[in-house]
Amino acid sequence: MAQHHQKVVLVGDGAVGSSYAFALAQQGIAEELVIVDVAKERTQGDALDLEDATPWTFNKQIRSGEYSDAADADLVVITAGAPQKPGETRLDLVDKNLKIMQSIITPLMASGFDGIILVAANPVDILTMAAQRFSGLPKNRVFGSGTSLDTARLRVALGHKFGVAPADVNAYILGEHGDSEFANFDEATIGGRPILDWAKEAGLSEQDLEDILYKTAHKAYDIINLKGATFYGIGTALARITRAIFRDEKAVLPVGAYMDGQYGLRDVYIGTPAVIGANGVEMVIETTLSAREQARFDKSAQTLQEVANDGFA
Ligand code: 6V0
Repeated sequence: MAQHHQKVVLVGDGAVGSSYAFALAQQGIAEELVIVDVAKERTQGDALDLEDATPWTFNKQIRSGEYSDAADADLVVITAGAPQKPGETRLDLVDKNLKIMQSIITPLMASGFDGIILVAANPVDILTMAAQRFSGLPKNRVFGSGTSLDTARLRVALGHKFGVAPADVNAYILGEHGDSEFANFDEATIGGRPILDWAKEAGLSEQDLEDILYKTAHKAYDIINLKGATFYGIGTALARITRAIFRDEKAVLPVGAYMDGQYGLRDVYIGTPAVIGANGVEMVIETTLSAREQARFDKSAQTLQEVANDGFA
């Protein structure tokens, strides 16, 4: 991908999409942002509102548009879809959001689009697989936000617990972006020191760490109950991934990547650390896992494969 050509088409201008657009504008990441949604007036209003941020940032252009605008786009970010309602799991959204995904990918590919697709709509791992299958684009150029938000939540929780900056917590949530996810506590570190040592010193038991994981995995439900939706965290994670692509950073980020034998997993998109650069997912990092963590990974992948098999059957 040429470095000078940095155009994003955002599909889905709801809470998540508009937060992502705002993060892009704030950070001056893209040169051009085109917003597409069935709610056309909303995209027009958002584009007009967001362009008023550009005098203070570096964005060249923000506008409302159509799928045909994707013909020369480098990146399409998909946040369109029904969000979870209180009491719904992410997997409850499969049927409606698969239909929406199909209705997006067909005109997108008809435009001649040949860039990278980044999916955030839920259930993200299933919809990422759908986006890849429907588009036929290479698997490294279609990936999902996966466990990026969950990893951020874990880092916030551990950072607060141990009195260190969340950005310096080297821990990951892996697996499904959803109820079967897990943390790599057995290998995680802060400043090169094992998290398990930090936990011991702070008087935390194994169960306390499991409680932190549980709260991390359920934080979305807490936020949804309090304010109806979650969007700033994921919007910022999507902007971070976009920056890694456009600056060809080779940044190690948690995403939903295609597994082709890594961790013994095949034919599934799932949360893992990966190297992100101009070619999308340039390497899946196969972090060493303890036996109990590998068992959780296998189970999480199996959950997704069962849903995918039902959804695509
Ligand atoms: P929202 O605020 O209802 O926005 C959804 C948008 O999608 C609306 O503007 C709709 O008009 C638009 N839309 C619906 N159908 C289509 C279509 N066929 N074509 C184009 N646009 C369409 O939802 P919100 O922004 O809160 O959530 C969007 C998706 O992101 C949901 O699936 C959430 O579950 C998911 N999230 C994913 C997260 C992650 O970590 N990956 C985190 C939070 C939410």
